[in-house]
Amino acid sequence: MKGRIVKIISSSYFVEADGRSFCCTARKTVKNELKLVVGDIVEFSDDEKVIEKVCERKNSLIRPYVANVDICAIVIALKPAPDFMLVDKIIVNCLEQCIEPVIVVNKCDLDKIDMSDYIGFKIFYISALTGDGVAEFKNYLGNKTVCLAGQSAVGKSSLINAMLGQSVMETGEFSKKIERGKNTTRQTSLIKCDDFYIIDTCGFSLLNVIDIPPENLRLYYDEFLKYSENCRFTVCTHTDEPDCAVKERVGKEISKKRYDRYVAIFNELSENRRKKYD
Ligand SMILES: Nc1nc2c(ncn2[C@@H]2O[C@H](COP(=O)(O)OP(=O)(O)OP(=O)(O)O)[C@@H](O)[C@H]2O)c(=O)[nH]1
Ligand SMILES: [Mg+2]
Ligand SMILES: [Zn+2]
Repeated sequence: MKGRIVKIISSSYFVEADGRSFCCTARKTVKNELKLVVGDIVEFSDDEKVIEKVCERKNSLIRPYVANVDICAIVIALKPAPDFMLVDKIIVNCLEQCIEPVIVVNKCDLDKIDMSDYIGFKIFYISALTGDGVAEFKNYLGNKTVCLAGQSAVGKSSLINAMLGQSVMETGEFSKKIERGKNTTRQTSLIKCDDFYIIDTCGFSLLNVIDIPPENLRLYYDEFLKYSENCRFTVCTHTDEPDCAVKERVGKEISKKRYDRYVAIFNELSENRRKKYD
């Protein structure tokens, strides 16, 4: 049978196939080949419930650890305070894997967040608590697979509950004492909702950008593309080169904050390369 991994608990793989759920194990040869993740499409033997084959992935992410997703919704909120460096890194990793990143600003019942740095991005302003904006987000998903990503306590699980109209996922408090979430969700799980699939993931606050040549990072910044053809060099990283048309637009059409974080990520990638090849 062919199905999709919806949850993994140690060596048990919960696979949904034909609207039913099967608890499977996996052949050692399969496990040695690659680590199975939620979202993987697998073939398993009907009688023994053993996964024999993993179908080729359309894409995958390491954080959150998922496969075959169409959209990654980066959830942020007023509390915990948004980490925009994290947001930018998730965006790069998504685009590199041909996953559409969208931003979900949750807890809009509290106060608005200034999102003017993210011109050109699809942004949803919602409140999982009051339900505001949830239907609009839901409509956008069509029949796709979406994974929610972001810091702990931004309201990923709450948003899923709001979309399902019932409390299916456990939610937890934001800790005022440590100014962080309590990592309530401990397992990635895929849930079917209307025509789409939604993946709840564990909150995280640290992330590495996927290992790409630093000079390719620029390709994942749509807002640079309009101006980069006027840079003196064809392959301009928009950092130290002279006559850079992108740098000229920083603080104008290009957000200075987004640009500064771009340079920081560029330096991080360069540093990683140096360490690797030295
Ligand atoms: N005011 C307000 N609080 C919200 C909203 N959505 C969620 N919360 C609260 O935020 C806290 C964290 O919500 P969760 O859904 O557990 O957050 P999470 O992103 O799943 O967190 P992890 O599972 O730890 O990654 C809970 O106390 C929720 O009640 C909202 O729209 N408005
Ligand atoms: Mg959660
Ligand atoms: Zn340039």
